[in-house]
Amino acid sequence: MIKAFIFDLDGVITDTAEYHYLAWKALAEEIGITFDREFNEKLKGVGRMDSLERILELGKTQHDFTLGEKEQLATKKNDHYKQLITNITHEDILPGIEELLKEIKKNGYLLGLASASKNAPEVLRSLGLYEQFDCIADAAAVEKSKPAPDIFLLAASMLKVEPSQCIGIEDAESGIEAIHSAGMFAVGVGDEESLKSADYYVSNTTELSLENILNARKS
Ligand code: B16
Ligand code: MG
Repeated sequence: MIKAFIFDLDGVITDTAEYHYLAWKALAEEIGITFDREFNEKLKGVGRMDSLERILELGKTQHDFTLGEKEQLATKKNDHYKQLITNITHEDILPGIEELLKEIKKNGYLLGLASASKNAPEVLRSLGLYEQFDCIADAAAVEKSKPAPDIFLLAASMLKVEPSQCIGIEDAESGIEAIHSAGMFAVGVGDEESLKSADYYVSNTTELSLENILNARKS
């Protein structure tokens, strides 16, 4: 029996995925690396330092920086990202999501957040959604970031439910892999090519409804 829904944040609840893209792209260009939206798909859901490693590998420069320099680069990206998200409001919730969250709560399911972002609580507060969540798994508290299952497992244990009683919702390939490794049913929303392995797929957040998700889980 399903007891909880565990949501990703960036790209599912709000489009901060776009701000991550802009901030990484600007940083990469500063160090002579260019990348496009197709490569950016590989960064979605991946933690800050792992994302930086992937970008440096793309530019074949992963051995050119010390750990301290890499940390400085990641901090620079994060400062830029934080600047970009300062104006986030309730208006930035992706279409259909607020209604879906309300439907979930109204029907007695628990609601968890499993974002790789250390900025997640701040973003949820700016969106006015912080209070709706029964748990927010702390990205800093898990050892391995997505595609490892850790953040989804942490959310399930905070909600005191079994992973098999949870449905995870993600916009990234690494996130779907994390949900599956955690032993949960995976809903993918967004880029079809990246979300081929989802158990249930929709292209847009407006297509997500509690009824459709639960029906897909049963079939
Ligand atoms: P931060 P999600 C992820 O959030 C983003 O998709 C990813 O692009 C970002 O690098 C990661 O959070 C870490 O974010 O630098 O803010 O800690 O999709 O798991 O909600
Ligand atoms: Mg995401």
